[in-house]
Amino acid sequence: MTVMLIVFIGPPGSGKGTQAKRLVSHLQIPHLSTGELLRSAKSQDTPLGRSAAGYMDRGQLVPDPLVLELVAECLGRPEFAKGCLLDGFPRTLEQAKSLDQTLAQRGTPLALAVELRADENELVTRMLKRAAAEKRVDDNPQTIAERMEVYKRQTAPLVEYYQNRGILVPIDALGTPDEVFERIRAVVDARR
Ligand code: B4P
Repeated sequence: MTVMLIVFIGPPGSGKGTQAKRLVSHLQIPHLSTGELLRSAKSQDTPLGRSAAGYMDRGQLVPDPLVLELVAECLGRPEFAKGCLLDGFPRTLEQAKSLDQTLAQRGTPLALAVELRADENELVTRMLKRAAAEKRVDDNPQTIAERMEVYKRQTAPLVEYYQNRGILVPIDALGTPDEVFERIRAVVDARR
């Protein structure tokens, strides 16, 4: 059995969540979105949610130890043994190195790092549209600007990290969700 472990990286609004839903359905593997897990912990007012809330509402990253504990707990579940799609994780070099260690211990290295690329103006437009529809606390102009800066500073270095490992696949994230998915599907299917 091939263990398909994929990570999605990309700036806020690049379509990670949107494309992840399609890809997990196509590959029949579990989806692990740290953003969704953190939003759910926050809305259920769990201790993790209370610790994470302030960072998320300001558009900053939740500290690595909290996120790493959350991900370790999920990856330890039996359903993740056959692979998974990590969406929005890792977001820092420390998270990436920790993930590599965990996967090396399991003997299942990452297959692909899919990088969604898009023009910043388009991303801001998408998130402001979502703000009107879903009322996410972090989709306001000030927090969006902070999230973009945080991405450039803390997450963009992962592109080089995965490029050096030879597993980075840049994907043009402009176009309709179906068009973007077709690009991702073609790359992933070629490596199965
Ligand atoms: P995330 O939930 O990962 O938020 P995001 O970067 O905005 O991505 P999201 O998946 O929601 O948006 P998408 O691009 O799909 O993280 C939220 C917060 O949680 C972070 O700021 C941080 O505080 C915390 N966090 C999460 N993971 C963390 C970690 N590992 N470490 C530390 N902190 C962490 O879509 C955006 C919008 O665009 C949607 O409305 C969608 O419908 C639309 N869209 C998508 N594709 C489109 C297309 N092709 N055309 C038009 N619109 C499109």
